[in-house]
Parts: sequence; C-alpha cells; structure tokens
Amino acid sequence: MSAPAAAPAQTAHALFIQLTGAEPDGLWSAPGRANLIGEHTDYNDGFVLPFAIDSRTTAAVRRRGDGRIRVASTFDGTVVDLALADLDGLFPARRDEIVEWARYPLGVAWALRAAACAAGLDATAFAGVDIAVASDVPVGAGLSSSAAIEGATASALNDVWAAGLSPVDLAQIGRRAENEAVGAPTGIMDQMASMLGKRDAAIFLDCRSLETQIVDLGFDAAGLSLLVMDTGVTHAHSTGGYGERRAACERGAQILGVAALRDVAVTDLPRARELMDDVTFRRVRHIVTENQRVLDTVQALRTDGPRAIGPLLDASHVSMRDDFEISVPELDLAVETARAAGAVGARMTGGGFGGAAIALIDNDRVEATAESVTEAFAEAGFAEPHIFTVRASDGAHRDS
Ligand code: GAF
Repeated sequence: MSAPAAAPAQTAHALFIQLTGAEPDGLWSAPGRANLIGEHTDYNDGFVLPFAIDSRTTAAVRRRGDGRIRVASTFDGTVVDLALADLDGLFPARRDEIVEWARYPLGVAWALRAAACAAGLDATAFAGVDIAVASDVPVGAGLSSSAAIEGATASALNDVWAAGLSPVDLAQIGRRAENEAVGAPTGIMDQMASMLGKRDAAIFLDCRSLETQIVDLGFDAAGLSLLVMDTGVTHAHSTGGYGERRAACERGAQILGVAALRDVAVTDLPRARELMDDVTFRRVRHIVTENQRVLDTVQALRTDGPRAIGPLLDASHVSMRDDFEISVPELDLAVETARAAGAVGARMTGGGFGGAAIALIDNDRVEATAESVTEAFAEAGFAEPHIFTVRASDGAHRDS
C-alpha cells in the first residue's frame, strides 16, 4: 500500500504563482473514476455504473487582460502559450503541434468556446486565461486521469467565462476534447462520472438518454473496501485496441440491423451467432451480457446490498478476458489472486489492455490481499503493482 500523494490543490496553486506571479481567481477540481461495472457499453448506447474516486485534478485559473491562453502542469515543465483565436482550426488537424498533456485542457477550451458560442454567448466574452494543473489521479491506471483534467478545466472555464453550461454539457465538452483534440474514440462514461459523482454512491448512467440515477454503494455499512490494483501496464485509448473493439461493435450492430448494441437483448444472441463471424459475435456477446450485468448490479445493490454483486463482477471480468479480449496477464493475475484471498468479487476496470483491476473486499482483508497480489506478481516476474483503496467521492466543483 502506498502513501498518499501531495494534495493537488496546493501543488496547482504553487505552480500557478510560479507561472504568473499572481494569485489565481479560483481553484476548481474534478476526480478520476473507477467503473464498478459496465465496460465498453458506453459507446454502444448502453448502461454503466461508475463512481468518482477520491483522487482529483485541480486547475488554478485566472482571467488575463488579453486574448492569450497559457497552460502549465506538473506533468512536465512545458508551458503552452497561444492566442485564443488560434484554438480554431487547431483540433483535430494540427493536434500534433501541441504537447500531449496540453491537448486535454486546450481541447476543453476549444470545445467549450464552440459550445458556448452555439448557445449564444458573444465571442467577446472569452478573456484570455492562465491555467495551472496538478493531479494525484494515477496516469495510465484506467482511473481516467483524462476525465479529471477535462472536468477541472471545463468547470473552471465555465465559471471564468460565465458560459452557464450544465454539468452534462461540460461532460459532453470533455468527451469532445478527448475524441477530437486527443484523438481517443471514447464514450461519455468517464466525463459523466467525473462531473456528477456523489460521495459513497455510484452513477447509474443510460448512455443513450444521458439520464442518471444515484445508487448507494453501501460499502461502509457492509464493512467493505474497494481495492485498486494498478498493474503498471500502460495503455492509450488513442491507439490500437480500443478503436478496433469499437469498430467490431459497430459491425455487429450493422449486421443485426440495430442503431447500437444497446438494442440487442440476451435472448437475441443465438440469432446473432448465426449471422456473424466468431470474433464479432464474441464482441457483441460481451456488450449485450455486460449491459444486463449493469442492470442486475443496480438491482442487487438496491435490494440485497454490495455483497450480492460479487458474481456479477467476476462474470464481467471473464467476459472481458474471453469475449472482448481486452485483459492482460497482469490483470488476470490480480483478479484471480484477489478472489483467492477472499474478495467478494473482482474485475479489471476501464478500457483495458493494461491499467487497473478492482476488488471488493472485507476491510480486515485489505492488507493481506494487497500482500498476496504483490507476492503473486513477484513470483510471475511482473513489475510491482501499485495497490490502494478508493472511496466514492463527489464530482467536479469549485474549491475556492
Ligand atoms: C475508457 C473510455 F474512455 C470510456 O469511454 C469507456 O469506453 C471505457 O474505456 C470502457 O468502459 O475509459
């Protein structure tokens, strides 16, 4: 188990003063997320059940007297400085000119300006801004450090520019930044969780209507903790596997003649098997059964409490390992070891191809489970995992 990282609010504040020599107008923060269940269902118009975690990204922001936008972060020492007007036409065509981390805040600024103008805001409303960003959300761990930086920046600019956009609007702006400025063809889950998270609860999101319901997790009352086992295997959703999985889902929906795999029921699967090749069928089967597992998990949490969801978490992992094929040996070992150590349930979380697994575990078994997983990794010759607990926390807000 690792020590807590330095608080991002203090770090962002100090970085801002270093950048500008002045106090920021305010600090805004947004959390990363863990997904309890519902993986790759978001871009299939389906259901997800994520929660915001207690690691956050903070943006310290101040209006400038001119039309420039400057961003600095603790990710590296670079400061990106450009005219606000230069954002137009920058994304997606010229994204390579921008250092990778800065595509997130600048992509948000670009998408938010476009959305605010479309909503009738006068172009002169956009003063220049200085932005300093710091985060304690682990990068590449499948905990959506990207949604955290998008949510913090979007919340800040919405206030500083008095754009009056809603949290759901800001989530959509974050997603647009991710898709077009960063180039990752992701769904809306992470941004919605980061914007709308609630303490000790998950967000049950219908990714078609964007309607949400708060679902109490009840982990504390049940004496349970949520363990994150970050394998250290890094992944990027702007390359390779994620886009291929998405394309397979679209192919499956097209063969079945539906708008999205959300429209396919578990009872339709025998017919689907006859219509498509084995790989496409298994991709489809993961999405269709995963949607049902989300619905079943919400029901189980509401009627029987968190101890009842273990088999659903386990089945979700098997489906991602065997049908969607987005797990890696490190994730499988973390899940198997946690289960053998007594976890109620365990699964990989996030987009896959690396990142983290989660395990729902009795409070008094947290340390022993972490030790077992660390030992199993050493025996397998894998790099030491980063293991810690997370709590469901509030979404994006202004801190000061
Ligand atoms: C990543 C994406 F950003 C999400 O939109 C979602 O598809 C997830 O992978 C898989 O469930 O986090």
